[in-house]
Amino acid sequence: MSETLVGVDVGTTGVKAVAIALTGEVVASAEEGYPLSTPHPGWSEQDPEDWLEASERALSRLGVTPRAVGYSGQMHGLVALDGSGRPLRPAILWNDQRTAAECAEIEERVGLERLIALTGNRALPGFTAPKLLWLRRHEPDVYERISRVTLPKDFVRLRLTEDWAVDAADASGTLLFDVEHRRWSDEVLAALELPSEWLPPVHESTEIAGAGDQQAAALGVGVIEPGAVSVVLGTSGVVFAALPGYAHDAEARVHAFCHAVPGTWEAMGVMLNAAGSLRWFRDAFAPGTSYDELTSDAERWPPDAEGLLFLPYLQGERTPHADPDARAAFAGLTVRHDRGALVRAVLEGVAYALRDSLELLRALGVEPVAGRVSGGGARSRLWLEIVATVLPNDAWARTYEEGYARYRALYPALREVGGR
Ligand code: XUL
Repeated sequence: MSETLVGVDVGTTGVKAVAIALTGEVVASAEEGYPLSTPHPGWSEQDPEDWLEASERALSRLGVTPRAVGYSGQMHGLVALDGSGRPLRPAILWNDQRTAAECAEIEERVGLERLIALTGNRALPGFTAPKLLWLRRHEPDVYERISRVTLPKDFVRLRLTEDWAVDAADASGTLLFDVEHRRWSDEVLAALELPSEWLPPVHESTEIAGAGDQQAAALGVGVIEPGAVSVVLGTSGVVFAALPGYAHDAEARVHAFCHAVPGTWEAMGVMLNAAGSLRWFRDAFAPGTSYDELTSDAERWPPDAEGLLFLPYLQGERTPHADPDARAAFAGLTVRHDRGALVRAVLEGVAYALRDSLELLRALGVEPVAGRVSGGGARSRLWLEIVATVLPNDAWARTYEEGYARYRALYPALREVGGR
């Protein structure tokens, strides 16, 4: 068989592995799923051993002996390891919302302005650093046994190859990283009293390293320099722009991270449930129904579905509200609405939420010339059409404006009644 390269993505729903020939054709692909547990409201955990076993199964199903393997993975997840490289507890994932108090503590200890100056970002519950502080406060016996800390894909790589490393792109999402200078931030580590020995050596993605899934997805759709933006309809929803140089939003409303292209940066807005919203809807109201069936029901409804709105904050929200207590809602229901209308509202609500990120990127000076969409949701023609309508690249082409304005009004209106 001809020589191959293999890519492994350690995602939230499963591992995806692909083998490509050196000429670029896809030779084989495999996907292996695993569960996600929510032991308390707002918590989101996975067993790192599940990632490892799924990766091994997916790799062996490819049936190739690759020349090299590259890794990408869900970002921000905390994997705390003991002295022999075993996880001390389940990983705390990117969409976990338990750390509001620790985020406040970090912004207090470092100072919000200084934190943004040092890391390009503010403390958000999904990021890695607040999870370490949470462990220190709530599981001190675990915390005391930590010997190393890794991100999800780096755990898999460590166990498969014994190589302990991280790339600047994925490290950016820890809040312990000096994104502008592409190295761990001694000042943040000291302010949080976290030992730097826990953290792996940092490489650029083009060395033997890898990338966070969002930077890898952007590379995959050719977003390596300013121009087109990468739009991801995965479990999370992302609008991602390559930047001409290091820049961050003064209030850190979008994330400023290193890109996987050495010496370049990116800015992105991340919503927690894009395709995740549709999966939730299917599992809750139409178990066993295919996504195709659901989206063809939705096609029978006109844009706006007679005024029905969906707010996709099923697990709180990151961009634009940074609010772990935000809640989801359907608003504007009438007796005429059926399942298809609800699905249409979900697809549109997610597109409006992505539009929020796009507007914040524009405020940072990003001038997108096109959007390139990837992720499971991109399989739906209808969803692509809705996203293309709601995220236009020039002001005069905007339609759906009234729906977006009503969508924007919903979160503040519901905030008072929507909290826990
Ligand atoms: C990015 C983020 C998510 C995960 C999803 O900041 O949190 O997109 O990477 O896997």
